[in-house]
Amino acid sequence: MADGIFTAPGRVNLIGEHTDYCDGFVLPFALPQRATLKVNLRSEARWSIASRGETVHFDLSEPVTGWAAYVAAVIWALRDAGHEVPGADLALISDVPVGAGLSSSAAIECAVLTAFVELAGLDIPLAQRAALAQRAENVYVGVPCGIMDQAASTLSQEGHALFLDCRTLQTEQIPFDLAAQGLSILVIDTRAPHALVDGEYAARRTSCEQAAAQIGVPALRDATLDDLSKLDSSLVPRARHVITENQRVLETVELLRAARVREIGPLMTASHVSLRDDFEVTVPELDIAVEAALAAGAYGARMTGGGFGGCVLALIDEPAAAQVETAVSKAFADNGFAPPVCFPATPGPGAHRVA
Ligand code: GAF
Repeated sequence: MADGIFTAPGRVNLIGEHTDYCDGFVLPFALPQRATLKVNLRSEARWSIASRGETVHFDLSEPVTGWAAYVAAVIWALRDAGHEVPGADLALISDVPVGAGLSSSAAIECAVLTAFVELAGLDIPLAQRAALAQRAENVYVGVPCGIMDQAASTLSQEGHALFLDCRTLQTEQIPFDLAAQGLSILVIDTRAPHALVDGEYAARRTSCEQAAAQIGVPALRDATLDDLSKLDSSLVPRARHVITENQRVLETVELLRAARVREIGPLMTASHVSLRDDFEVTVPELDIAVEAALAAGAYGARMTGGGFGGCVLALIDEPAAAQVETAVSKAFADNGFAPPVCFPATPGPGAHRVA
């Protein structure tokens, strides 16, 4: 008998890309795909994590690297914040696609965090848990991500998109019932390799911080389009993306509150164009998937996540899924790309105890 079984989801982001580390707005939702963790407590402060036939043992006296670092990072962050973390043997299974920009690593972090918070009886509010998991990834793993992925995995609710203010960590659960309107979000995994660690992500983040400093505001969240005239020319497109993207999130939330779901399509597509032309984080696979989905009748389409590979979301009439998938597959074949993998995304629950 395990001491507990815990689960935490991957995510897609409906809109609000590269805004989280600018204190801006994001609108992700949890995927049904998730990381699930079986926990057996032990008496001494040592841990093991087993997954896919490999077991890694650690006691945090030496740095843990590779995939097990996401587990060790959370235990490190909890202890660094002054919490007692019991030793444990952990077994992990996950069906969140790895390397697809769907937050497979945040799902692991948030499953581990939920397990130890529950089993050690820690009183850590949900938003603080997300911040703690982000710190684990920033400091221990060394990826300078924002808070969106960990917040989505922790705070999401079934049937809702999570409207998150990344400055205040205030949230609003936005009902997102696509089926009721005959709609679907199709995830198109381009399978173009995606890596945040390769310096491009960090470079974008640095540009945004430089732009905020030149304008004289704490973060680009506080800037307006009029401020662009204060910037070195190389920073103008980067800042313009963040300023306009925050606005698009607010407009998307307004439309969803009014249940005008189809009308968010053009905002999704405008987000992609901004990420392609101003923020320059797309790759040909992402651009071609968006173009093909739109040509096949999607209301809107955009890359989701950090970019440089990964997935596209297309808002479509539910019966059009096969037609859109065929169109994207044909465009990929015409361009010599490997076939994409497509699946519908419905908003699932955030991290929780299963047993
Ligand atoms: C990645 C990061 F981990 C997030 O924090 C966010 O910045 C995203 O890229 C871009 O919106 O998923």
